[in-house]
Amino acid sequence: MKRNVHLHWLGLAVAAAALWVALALPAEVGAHGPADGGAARADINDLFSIIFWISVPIFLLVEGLILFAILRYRRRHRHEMPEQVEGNHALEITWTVLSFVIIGVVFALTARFMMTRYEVEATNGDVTPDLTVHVTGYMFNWDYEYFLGAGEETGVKTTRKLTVPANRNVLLEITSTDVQHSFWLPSLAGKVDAIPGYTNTMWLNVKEPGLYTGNCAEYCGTLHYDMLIEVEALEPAAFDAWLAGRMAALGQFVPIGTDLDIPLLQGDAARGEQVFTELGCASCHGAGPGVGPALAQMAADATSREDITAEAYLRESILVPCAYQTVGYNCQIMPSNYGDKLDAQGLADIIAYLLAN
Ligand code: HEC
Ligand SMILES: [Cu+2]
Repeated sequence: MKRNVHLHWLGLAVAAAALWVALALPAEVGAHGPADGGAARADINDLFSIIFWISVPIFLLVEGLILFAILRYRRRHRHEMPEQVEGNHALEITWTVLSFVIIGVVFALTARFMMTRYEVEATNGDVTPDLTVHVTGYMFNWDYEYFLGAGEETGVKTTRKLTVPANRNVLLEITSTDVQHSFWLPSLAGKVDAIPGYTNTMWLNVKEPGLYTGNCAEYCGTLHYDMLIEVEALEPAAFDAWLAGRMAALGQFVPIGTDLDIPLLQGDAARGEQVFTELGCASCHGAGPGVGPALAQMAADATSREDITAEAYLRESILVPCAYQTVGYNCQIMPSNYGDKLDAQGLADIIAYLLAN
C-alpha cells in the first residue's frame, strides 16, 4: 500500500516534468532566439526546433527506461539478488542503428544549413549592401570602419560601438589582427569567427532601432569577457546625420601618430573622459588596479618623474606603450596604435583627464 502511494507521486512528478518540457521549454527557448535582424535568423531557429523536437522523445524515452529499470529491477529484500539480465542482440542492434540514423539526419540537416547559411552570408541573395563595415577584432576590442554601399570610403571609424541604420542591408566584413575572436550577436544574428588573414561576412537588417549587445565568443585572453559588442541601430535619417557629422569632423582630424616632438595643446578633462571611454581605455584602466594601472596610479607615476614632465610622460606612455614599463604590468597588452585614433586635441584631452584624477 505504502509503495503504491510513492509510485503515484513519482508518476505525477514524471508527468509534470514531461509536460513542462513539452510546453514551457520551446516558448522559453524561442524567447531567447535572435531578434529580427540577421539574414540567417529564421534558418537558425528552424534547425534548432527540429533538433529540439528530435531530442524531446529521446530524452523522455531514456529517462523513462532508467526509471523503469530502477523500479522494476530493484532489490526488494535485504538478501535478495535482483534478476540479472545480460545482453539482448536485437535491442543492441536496434539502438545502434537507430542512433546512427538519427545522428545522420541531424548531420545532414546541419550540413545543409551550414552551406545555405554560408551562401546567404556571402551574397545575401545578391543584395547590394547599403552600408559595409569592416569589423576588426583584436585583444580586447572591436574596431569598425564604415563604407557606403559596397565599398565607398567614408574614413569614419569607431571603436567598440557599431552604429548602423535600421531597415537597411548592412554587410559586416569581419577579421582579426592577432588571435582568433568570434563576433557573436545573439540578440540580432548569429556568430561569425574573426580570423587573422581571413574575412568572414555577416548581414544585418535590423528591424527596430535600439541598442543590441553581444560579446566575443572565442576565448582570447585575460579580458576576453570584456570584448563587448554594442550595436546601435538608428532610424535611417538619424544614421545619415550621424555619419555626416562624423565625416565633417574627419576634415579636421589629423592622427597624431607617434610624433613625440610637436607641442602639446591645452586639454579639456571632461572631453578627455569621453574619449577615454570611447576608445575602451577604461576597460584596462579603472578606479582600482586591473589589467593596467589604476587611474590614480597613472597620475602619480606621471607627476613623480623627474626626468620628464607629467604631460610628456603620459603622451609617450599612450603612444608608445612599452616606452616606460610599470612594475607589475605587461606593456604588450596595451594596444600600440592609439596614435592612429587620436589627434593632437584628443590626446591633450586624455592627458588632462588623467592628470585630473
Ligand atoms: C588592453 C588593456 C589596455 C588598454 C585598452 C589601454 N591600456 Fe594603457 N596600459 C595597459 C597596461 C598593461 C599598462 C602598463 C604597461 C607599462 O607601461 O608597463 C598601461 C599603461 C598605461 C599608461 C602608463 C601608466 C603608468 O602608470 O605609468 C598610460 C598613461 C596609459 N596606459 C594610458 C592608456 C590610454 C589613454 C588608453 C586608451 C587610449 C589605454 N591606456 C588603453 C593596458 C591597457
Ligand atoms: Cu576576443
